[in-house]
Amino acid sequence: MKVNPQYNTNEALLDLYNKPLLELVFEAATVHRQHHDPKEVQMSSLLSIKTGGCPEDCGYCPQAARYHTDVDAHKLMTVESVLEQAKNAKENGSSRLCMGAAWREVRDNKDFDNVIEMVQGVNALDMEVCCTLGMMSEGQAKRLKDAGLFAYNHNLDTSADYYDDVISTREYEDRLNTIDNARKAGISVCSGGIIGMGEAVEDRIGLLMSYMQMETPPESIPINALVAVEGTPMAEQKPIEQWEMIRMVATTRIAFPESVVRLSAGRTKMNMEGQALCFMAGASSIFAGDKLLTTPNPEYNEDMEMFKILGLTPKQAFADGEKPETKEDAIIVARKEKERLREEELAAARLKVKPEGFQPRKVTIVE
Ligand code: SAM
Ligand code: DTB
Ligand code: SF4
Repeated sequence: MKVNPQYNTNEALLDLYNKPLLELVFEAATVHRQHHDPKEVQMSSLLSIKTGGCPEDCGYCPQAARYHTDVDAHKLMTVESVLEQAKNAKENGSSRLCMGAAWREVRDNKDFDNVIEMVQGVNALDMEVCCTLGMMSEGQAKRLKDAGLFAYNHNLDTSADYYDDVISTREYEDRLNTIDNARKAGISVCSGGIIGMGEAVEDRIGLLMSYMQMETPPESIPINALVAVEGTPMAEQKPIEQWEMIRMVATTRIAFPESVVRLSAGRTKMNMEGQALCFMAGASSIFAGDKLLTTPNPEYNEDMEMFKILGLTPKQAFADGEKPETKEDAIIVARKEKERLREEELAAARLKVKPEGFQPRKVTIVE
């Protein structure tokens, strides 16, 4: 049961969200136990492989070039440094690496070729590889899949109705198309939203209804609380109550019994008790490590202490799906072959410039 048909209308979902809190958590915990091991929580590390300078105007985002935030723009990280970070994350218990780029969309260029090599490299480390690179075509999704991508993160963020209040540089439909492209390429879909952006409760329900209406809902649904960053239009938003996070997690868990609900951004503003109720209500994944993409996240040791107290264990990689096979990437093979031929040509040219008839100097050895 991928979606719970009992809650496939706005009214039913809203009633569920507004249930007495402990009733809601109890129902969510019951559903969670029917479909998941309640002791296991996935630890996923985020890595911003290309930071800042984004042309989009997402009102919540510190990486949009047009807002004056403390985030400096950086070009794409090298494949080597990404693999080094991936190894660190794995040593610290993360079974998934999510690589984020502050791009509006994927372009077919050298940067994308490098991302393909990053995906190949991280998959070879036996970690689940996730990317969030903005909009992408079906062909680009296929290349990522063949490189060994496990999941693609592309959030709808909020309801279709509230979307225009948050972002004007793209349409809700664009987001849906990219999700569809990931799906068609056989990639696991990670898509969720942000609460605390000034939206009404109905918009939170509207977001979940968008997933209800999909032929296949996302395998993973991240629930983020807005991280209000100075310089963004949402800097002054009032922080949400922890209860709201618990309600949203619980409602998502009940509506999508088989999906992984991810307790995502906003944990630095929650105490351990609040997070414990989220785990009770069916959250089974967190972002681990002291940084999300650009903003702080709880320290690794703090999370390990929390896991110990709550009796949680990190989930192994590929517990929810087979490890994707990495296939050769024709574009990269062709590029490398071209580079090799060019190198050969240059080497030959270097030999040619040596003066013809060159004779080594005669040396007479005097005994
Ligand atoms: N540029 C790509 C895109 O927008 O799809 C990928 C990176 S973008 C930073 C990934 C997601 O991070 C966004 O869709 C949004 O849901 C989340 N996000 C960004 N800034 C946030 C903030 N301040 N608080 C909470 N979530 C945030
Ligand atoms: C998701 O839903 N949340 C993550 C991940 N997917 C890419 C991103 C949170 C970003 C928070 C703001 C920042 O650190 O820049
Ligand atoms: Fe750019 Fe993504 Fe941030 Fe929007 S959320 S401004 S697309 S990096």
